[in-house]
Amino acid sequence: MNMTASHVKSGNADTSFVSKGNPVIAHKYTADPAALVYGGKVYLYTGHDVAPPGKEFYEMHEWLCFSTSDMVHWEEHPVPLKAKDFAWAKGDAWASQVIEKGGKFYWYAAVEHGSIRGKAIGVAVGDSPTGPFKDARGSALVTNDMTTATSIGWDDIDPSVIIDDDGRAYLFWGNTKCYYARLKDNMTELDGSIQVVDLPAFTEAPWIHRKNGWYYLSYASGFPEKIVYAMSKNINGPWRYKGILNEIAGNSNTNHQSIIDFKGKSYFIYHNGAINTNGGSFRRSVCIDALKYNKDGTLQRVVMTSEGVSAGSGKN
Ligand code: FUB
Repeated sequence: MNMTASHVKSGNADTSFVSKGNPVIAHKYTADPAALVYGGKVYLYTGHDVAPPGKEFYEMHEWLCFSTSDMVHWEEHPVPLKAKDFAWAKGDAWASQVIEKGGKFYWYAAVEHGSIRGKAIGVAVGDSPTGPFKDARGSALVTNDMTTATSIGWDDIDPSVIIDDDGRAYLFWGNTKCYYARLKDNMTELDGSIQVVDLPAFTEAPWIHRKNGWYYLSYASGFPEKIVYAMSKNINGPWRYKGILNEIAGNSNTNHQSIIDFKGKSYFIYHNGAINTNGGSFRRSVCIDALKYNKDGTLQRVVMTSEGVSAGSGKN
């Protein structure tokens, strides 16, 4: 797709642009959003759908990084990571998440393993949210042979990571089965065994977040996917299923969400197939709408809008 006239070169960013509502990123196909709030900005990491029109499967080689101070004015940074930056990977830059710890930025990412059957999760590390990033281990953190709750080869995808109040980090991931494990302090090794989280109709895309004493585990359910969620008072569960958070998008089989608070507002970031030109399940686009919490901590169903969020509109 061609860039729109609103794109200009600026600073160390490749381009800057002003969001005109949803989809937020309209000049290329983006998917699997994962947002990081750091230093007064939102860093939005996405996959990059490049399947040509007519190809009905994912083609994704790299991840992208965008940043904003107000959810409206965005900068696009140089491509910070590619699947092939993991030398042991065959390709497929699927879903990912970046988290900061001790001034380092750890990027957990799903790729196709080059020599072990199936998908795997790698971790890259950088000194800034925009990189450069490099493989932190030289090997996968999670491979398909480490998870035996299902025999499929694509259950080790969609990593989501959290650092709890006590400093312990946890990785959640999965397809068909939702897995989680503790991470060691170095963030690049699992600490202990891999557990299965018991969740109804789990498809994929777990996103773990915490707010006001509650843990929230949102995830894609069914197929085509809707986003549902569970809550717990403990990171180790038990998780109580709370129902639908976001309905089926209708123009994309998948909906992959990210949830953040930024400058006092809560945001639900997801993808659908809303770009008119060939958009759909394999040429997706990232959208942002308001997320609202009820007084008891439960979540109101997201209203997907064309208008999206303007600066300061993501009210609780
Ligand atoms: O982008 C490839 C896959 O599609 C992701 O891993 C899933 O979450 C779905 O969005």
